[in-house]
Amino acid sequence: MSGSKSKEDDGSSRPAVARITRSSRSTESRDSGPGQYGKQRKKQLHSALTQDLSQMSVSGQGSPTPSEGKQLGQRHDGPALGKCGGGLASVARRMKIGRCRNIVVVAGAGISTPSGIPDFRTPGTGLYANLEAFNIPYPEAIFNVDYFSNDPQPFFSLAKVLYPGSHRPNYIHFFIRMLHHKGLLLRMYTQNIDGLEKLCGIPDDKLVEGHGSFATASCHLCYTPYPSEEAKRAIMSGDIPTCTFCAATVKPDVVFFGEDLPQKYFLHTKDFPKADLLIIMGTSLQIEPFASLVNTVRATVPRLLLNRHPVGPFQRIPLRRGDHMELGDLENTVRKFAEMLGWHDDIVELMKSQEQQQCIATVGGRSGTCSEESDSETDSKCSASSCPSN
Ligand code: CNA
Repeated sequence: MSGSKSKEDDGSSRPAVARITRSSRSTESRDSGPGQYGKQRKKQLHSALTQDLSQMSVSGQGSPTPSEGKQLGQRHDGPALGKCGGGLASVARRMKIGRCRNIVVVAGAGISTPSGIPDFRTPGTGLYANLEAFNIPYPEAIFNVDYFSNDPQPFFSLAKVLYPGSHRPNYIHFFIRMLHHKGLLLRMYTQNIDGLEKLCGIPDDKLVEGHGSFATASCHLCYTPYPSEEAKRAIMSGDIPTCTFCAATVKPDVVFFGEDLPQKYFLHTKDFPKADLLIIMGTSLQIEPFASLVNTVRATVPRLLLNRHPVGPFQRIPLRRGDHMELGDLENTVRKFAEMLGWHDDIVELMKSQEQQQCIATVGGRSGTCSEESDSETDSKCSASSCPSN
């Protein structure tokens, strides 16, 4: 972390890059490793700032330092909670009177825990607390490209759990889709790789999967594309997919530590200055560049944190003017928020119709889902027109 700006440093238009201090044990560095060979490196036509932002790393220690742990430990009794509660209502009011029409959502693994996918850092249930099974020396090794080069098995074991297919989007995902449906979502930036945002019908042009996804696969060394279904089949059956060009191991295009983020991520340079509300949900804000990204909205723009405990700039007391947080179980919080907005019934309806669509698609033997067919502003129309029972 030395030489980099603290992740809690606020109001900057240029997010700092923090490095994986814990994985300094590894050999990875921004200027070495597979990134320099492949397609993503070639695509780096942007400025030094762009390059800085394009690296994923852990902000601070890989796991909280004792002092961070202490800060996180303030979750239920710190003075910061003084801001908790009224904030949700005040943001809802603002939305209702039309002052938030360009909402940016930044999300993390916490939005998918109600779907049954463990996050990283929740004590007890998080993947980091259950890594013995993967036989790795430290948690981040599982997403370390050098480690993967030597031994892909730990990541492939995890991939079996995370591969999209066995989990369903939950109320939180549909709340975000509803933001889009109401014409209020400027963009969703997710760190998740589970594909549930797409599955619930958030269209591609509204979604930035900042840490990549399982939807495509390529060689981890030369980046030659590889059919994703074949990669999945191999991984699920315990085989190792290998590159047809250089014979190195193929991996799904999820972003590992030290790798470049997808080009689409750079939409943030336009989106964040334009945002009139930032909603941060279900993330520990421990990973750069997302951790710093939340500091790049204009200083007057309200930021709402929905999480189990304060994270990032929300650990600072007093909170920045315009910052609000609602702490507790995310699904309950989002439900409360939806009720304040008068959206709850619509969301339930949307969820039901989506389930029905998928049911029909499955029974009819069609591949794909209504959500994959739905598009842009037409998602509700899609539900109505492509579902025979409607
Ligand atoms: P994280 O570091 O595990 O943080 C998750 C945060 O969400 C924590 O602050 C939790 O307290 C909070 N949280 C979890 N469940 C709830 C809940 N039900 N209600 C309220 N708060 C909750 O995960 P981040 O997303 O911050 O870290 C980014 C990593 C995690 C990315 O690289 C992801 O690829 C990676 N990841 C993704 C998935 C997924 O795709 N579903 C799963 C596990 C890890």
